[in-house]
Amino acid sequence: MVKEMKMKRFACLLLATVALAVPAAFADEEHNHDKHGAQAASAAKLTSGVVRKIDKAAGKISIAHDPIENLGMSKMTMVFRAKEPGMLDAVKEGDKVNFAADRIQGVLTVTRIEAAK
Ligand SMILES: [Cu+2]
Repeated sequence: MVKEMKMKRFACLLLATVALAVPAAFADEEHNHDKHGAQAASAAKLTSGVVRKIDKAAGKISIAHDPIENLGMSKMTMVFRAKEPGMLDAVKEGDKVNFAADRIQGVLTVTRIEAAK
């Protein structure tokens, strides 16, 4: 019983992560997880950029990005760690993207990324 609850919760978190990584129109059809709205709202503001390189094996992505307010960073090209390696499946090299980044345990990490419209 308890185990089943945990599984469901885990699946729900996974879906939420995927929903953040795929274009919004697509995600809205599949899921309507109001509970996760609050989490998304507390995430850092999105920054635009262009994907330069993706290293799926290492879980890393290089982005030519606009200034990132929450990190006090100016425009540059740099490598970020992906919070979830699966996030990198939603974008490809050369894509214009909107993403959120944060410093997690000292590592600059993309916490959310989606192809720009
Ligand atoms: Cu930077």
